[in-house]
Amino acid sequence: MLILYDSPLSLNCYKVRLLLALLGVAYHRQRVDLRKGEHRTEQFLVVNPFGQIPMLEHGEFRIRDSQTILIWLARRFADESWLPRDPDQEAEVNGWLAAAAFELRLGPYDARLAKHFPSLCVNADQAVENSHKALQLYERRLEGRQWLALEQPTISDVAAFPAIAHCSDGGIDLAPYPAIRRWLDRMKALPGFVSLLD
Ligand SMILES: N[C@@H](CCC(=O)N[C@@H](CS)C(=O)NCC(=O)O)C(=O)O
Repeated sequence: MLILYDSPLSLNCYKVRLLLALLGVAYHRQRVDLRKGEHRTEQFLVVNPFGQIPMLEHGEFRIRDSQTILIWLARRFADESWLPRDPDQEAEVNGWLAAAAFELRLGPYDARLAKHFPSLCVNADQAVENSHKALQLYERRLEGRQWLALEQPTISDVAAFPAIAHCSDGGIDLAPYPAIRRWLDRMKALPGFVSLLD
């Protein structure tokens, strides 16, 4: 049985829960309370020395970092459509995975942190500016196409969904981004889709 070290409000954990649900893979959720500092305990640092969630355990094998977990899950449990082996297609997917880890992290993800966890001292104005830069990139990419990387949903769509779907948590309005809003609706219509609080 897979064990996901998880927090219900973490968008990085939600990426993993979303792919697990879309693939119909069973797993156990092991809650880590970030507010209580459970990710900094000696016990958890043995599991992940980086002191972060999500973290996935498969027997003795442990995988950290949400993008890496998505890749591992796709290779292990999905058909090739979610992460093709063709090098050109794989590069398209990886490029958008990287954007989820960098542009979306510095944008909507940080904007949400700034609003809900002010003690983390994230620069809110910078995060809002970064968010619009990132969203313009995603909007241009999605104009006239259905999915981010390829002609079908891939793990790069899953990686991008949580931060973009929760832009409003950081005070970012998606009204100027119609192609993104249509893509969000397509994501929500995928069989097995779950929301952040499911
Ligand atoms: N690159 C990592 C980042 C993970 C991350 O920042 N996790 C947050 C929760 S969303 C965390 O554990 N924060 C606690 C800390 O860094 O002290 C990933 O994509 O999984």
